[in-house]
Amino acid sequence: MALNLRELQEQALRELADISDNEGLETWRVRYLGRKGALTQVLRSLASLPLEERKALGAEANEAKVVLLQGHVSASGRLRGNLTVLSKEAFDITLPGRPFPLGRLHPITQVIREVCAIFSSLGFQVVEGPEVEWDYYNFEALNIPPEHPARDMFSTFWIDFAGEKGRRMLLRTHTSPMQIRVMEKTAPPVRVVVPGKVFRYEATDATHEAMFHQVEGLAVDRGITMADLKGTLFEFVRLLFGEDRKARFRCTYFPFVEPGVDMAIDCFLCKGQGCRVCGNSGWLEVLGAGMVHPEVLDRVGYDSGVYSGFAFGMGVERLAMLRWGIEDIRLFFQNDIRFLRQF
Ligand code: 2U9
Repeated sequence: MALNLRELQEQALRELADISDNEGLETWRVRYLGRKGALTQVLRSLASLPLEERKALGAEANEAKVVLLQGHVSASGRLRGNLTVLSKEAFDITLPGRPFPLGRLHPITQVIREVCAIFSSLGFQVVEGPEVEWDYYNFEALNIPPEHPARDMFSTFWIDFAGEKGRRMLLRTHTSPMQIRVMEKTAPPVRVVVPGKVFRYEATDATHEAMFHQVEGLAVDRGITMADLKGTLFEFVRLLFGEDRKARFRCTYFPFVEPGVDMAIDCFLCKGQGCRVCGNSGWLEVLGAGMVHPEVLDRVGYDSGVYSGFAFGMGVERLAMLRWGIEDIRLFFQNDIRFLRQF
């Protein structure tokens, strides 16, 4: 009987392995596990055996029953799997996952963050202001009254709206209006940098865009001198462009500073020898700066006899173009993924 049981179990498992549909599986179940099935018959026949034999064979027969039941469960799972693969909603969990496209920051955002992080480390606060401004904050408070010739340097887009006393709004031409707002609300000392979009009404070419980004900065306190300006900005360019940078200041004019300077660094690509990027001069102009005009301080209520300050401004696109050797500013705003994924 023991031999028969083992044979029965092996035969049943062999048959089970060949079954390929539910109908075949049900026939198999009835044949071996059904009420009149082969294994059920064996179990029934145990009743007529002597006790010892019944115990031994009973245990074996029950084990065989468990094996066949497990076989049935896994075969039915196998058949369900077959059906799923064949069905339209097939979902193959063994397929590799779809790659998740990793985004990155726009190169201009990267440079803005780096510049702001450097000034933060030097004790400046980062603040942002409105892109649509009053004529007063963009021009008048900065020493550029109506009809002043300096307005030609900052031709802008006017908003078709006039407020009280005909004062007009415009798209800001620099982030400087925000420094005025900060000084109006804060007693000195002040140390802020203002990143953001600015607008100029001018034709677009490889080095000009109607919208670009600036980071401007302002420090006002008792006893601030040109030496503070030079030390701060020199440290800034060395942190951004490399430790061994040399710096050059040349006089220039901005209505809101006196004196005003253009700051250049020795070309970090050719080390001052002269190359395509620095136009063979060995120098790269990186920012403008100056001592805040006393009129500007007085207008916000700071006593220019007590307080002095320095201010600076830089075009972020220009910094990015220098850093990566990019020749056309328009590339930054065309949203061409082939360009953007390089940074
Ligand atoms: C206040 C007082 C003074 C900000 C300054 C410059 C010099 C400057 C240019 C750099 C390249 C503009 O983006 S750019 O075209 N800016 O050279 N900006 S001083 O001076 C201020 C600002 C605010 C209250």
